[in-house]
Amino acid sequence: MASDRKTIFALSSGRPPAAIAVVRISGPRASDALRALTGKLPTPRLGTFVRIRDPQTGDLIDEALALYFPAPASETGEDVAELQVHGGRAVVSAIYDTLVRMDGLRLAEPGEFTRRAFENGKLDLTRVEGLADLIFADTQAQRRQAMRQLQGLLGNRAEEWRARLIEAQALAEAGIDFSDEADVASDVTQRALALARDLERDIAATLSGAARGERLREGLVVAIAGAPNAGKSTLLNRIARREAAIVSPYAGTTRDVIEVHLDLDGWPVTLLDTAGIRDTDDPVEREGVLRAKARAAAADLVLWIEDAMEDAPAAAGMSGVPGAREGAQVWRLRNKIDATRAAMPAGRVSEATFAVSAKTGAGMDALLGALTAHAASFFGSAEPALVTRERQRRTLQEAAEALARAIAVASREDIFAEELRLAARALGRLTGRVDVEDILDAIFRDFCIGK
Ligand SMILES: Nc1nc2c(ncn2[C@@H]2O[C@H](COP(=O)(O)OP(=O)(O)OP(=O)(O)O)[C@@H](O)[C@H]2O)c(=O)[nH]1
Ligand SMILES: [Mg+2]
Repeated sequence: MASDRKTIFALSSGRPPAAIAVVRISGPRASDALRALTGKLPTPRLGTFVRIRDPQTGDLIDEALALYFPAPASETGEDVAELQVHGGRAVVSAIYDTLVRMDGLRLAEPGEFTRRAFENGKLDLTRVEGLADLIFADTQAQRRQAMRQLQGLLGNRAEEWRARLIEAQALAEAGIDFSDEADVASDVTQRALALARDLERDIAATLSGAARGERLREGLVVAIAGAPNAGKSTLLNRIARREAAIVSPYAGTTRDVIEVHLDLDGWPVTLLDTAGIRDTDDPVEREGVLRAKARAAAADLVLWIEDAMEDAPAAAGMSGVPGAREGAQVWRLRNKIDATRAAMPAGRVSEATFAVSAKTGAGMDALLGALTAHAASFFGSAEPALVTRERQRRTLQEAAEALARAIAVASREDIFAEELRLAARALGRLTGRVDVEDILDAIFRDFCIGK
């Protein structure tokens, strides 16, 4: 199967022009391609100076550094060639042109190198996900989480759980075989049950960090909400340090939700500006208000902003706060303190109340400091999360549910064994390997009971 595989190539570095461009080639014809372009095959894993020529015309395309990684000790598990060329558009396109003309070569599809690495057992699915996260990491905390994933912390743990599950399942199957000898059956079943209980606890502990892990990938969501004209967009612009949202003296300016991504001491925060919440007949604004309420209700933290110049007692304004998510905090911001009749000191007034001026920046240090501390305690309070994606959480939940069902029916050995099998399958899906052979192997190897 591997031999009729196409050899793929692609630009692996950023968009030209750049100082250097890296063209990678992977597949059975990688060494042929390298020889055709450069006239030689470098010593494996040793950077080698080469001249790249068009094989048909002999025209010199570029001088470059070539690397060769023969299978299987390569990124993809196939033969891999890498050319570090000058990063001009014409250089890269000339190399593409010559590669495309070669038999058995074609341009790679998105993610295809990694996909081949997965298919060749170089990376499990959780590591593939970690790799993707590493590439998209914006903040240092995201990078650290992605590195843990790429190093296989979750994948290795899942594999270890799966091995224990297979052992429990093998014990449960033995219980079925011995079910006519009641005491043997109950003994092996008890051992399987103890294993299942341990596993249920371990999986639950790992799942408990899932919300934090997923948030770290996507950013803690902080929504600015409040009445029209309170200064929400001004606040967003001040924190983002750019004019991301339109500010105007007309109430009802913002309609769509505006999003900016912040890096607070390495912690990712997504800040949302929303439409001012009020009853309105304008259908566009009404849609904006609906969106504002929905986003605030799903946020991890709501900054409820009020106009301190208004006569109405500020506390009454809080009644407009949309129902926040469970566990989410609402902080009250009294804005425009630069314009109030009686002077008001800027800064943190109480645990969850701040006096600020989005216009002058007064009180902003206190607010940003509190936001950073909030993000740090949200993300950094417990041990680093291993579950970072919904897919991982769902498959782990499936495993946990199957385990819980197994434990509940442990006295029925056949159903018990079947639920354990489903749990192991879910874990196999987590790492991307679902393989019944393993289970059969374990049963035959560990339970050679003479039948
Ligand atoms: N004096 C003073 N004016 C402010 C302050 N913050 C905002 N404003 C003014 O208040 C008006 C409304 O500001 P926006 O930021 O557009 O208010 P908003 O809450 O986004 O309003 P909508 O999008 O309509 O809901 C503008 O004229 C701002 O210049 C402040 O701290 N002090
Ligand atoms: Mg606005």
